[in-house]
Amino acid sequence: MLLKLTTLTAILPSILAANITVTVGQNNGLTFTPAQITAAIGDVITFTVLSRDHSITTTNFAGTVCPPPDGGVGPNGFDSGLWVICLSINYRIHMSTHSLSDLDGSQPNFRYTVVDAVPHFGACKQAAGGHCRAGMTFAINPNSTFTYTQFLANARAS
Ligand SMILES: [Cu+2]
Repeated sequence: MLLKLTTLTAILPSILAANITVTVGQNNGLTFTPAQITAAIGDVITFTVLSRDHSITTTNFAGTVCPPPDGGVGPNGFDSGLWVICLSINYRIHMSTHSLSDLDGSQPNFRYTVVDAVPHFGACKQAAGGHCRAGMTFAINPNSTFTYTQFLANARAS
C-alpha cells in the first residue's frame, strides 16, 4: 500500500499540471499575451517568442524594475536570455548559447515550471530596459497587494 501511494503521489502532479501558453511579441508588439498568468505549483508556462529580440526575465515589483537583471530576480526567478529571430530566413539564435537552430521556422519556446505560489513579476530586458518601460511586462500569480496594474506603473516609471 505504501508503495502504491508513493507511486500515486509521484504521478498525480504530472496528470493535474496545466500547460499555460503565453505569446511574446505578438504582431511585433512589445507584449506578453496574456500579461497576467494564474498558475498552480507544477503547472508549466510555455512562452513562445513570435518576433525578434526579446527575453523573458523576472524582475523587481518596484524600484529598479527595468531592465530586469541578467539571471532574473529570485528566489525561483528565471531568465530566458535574449532571443534573436530573423523571420525572413527562418532562423533563431539564443544569445547566451549562440546556437543557430530550427531551420524549419518553428518559434523558440521557453518553459518555466511553477515551483511556488508567490507572485513573480517579469519583463523583457532588451534595449537597456526600453521594452520593459514600454510595458513589455507580465505577472505570474499577482494578488491584491502586488497587482499587475501597480507593477506595470512601476515599470513605466523606472
Ligand atoms: Cu522585448
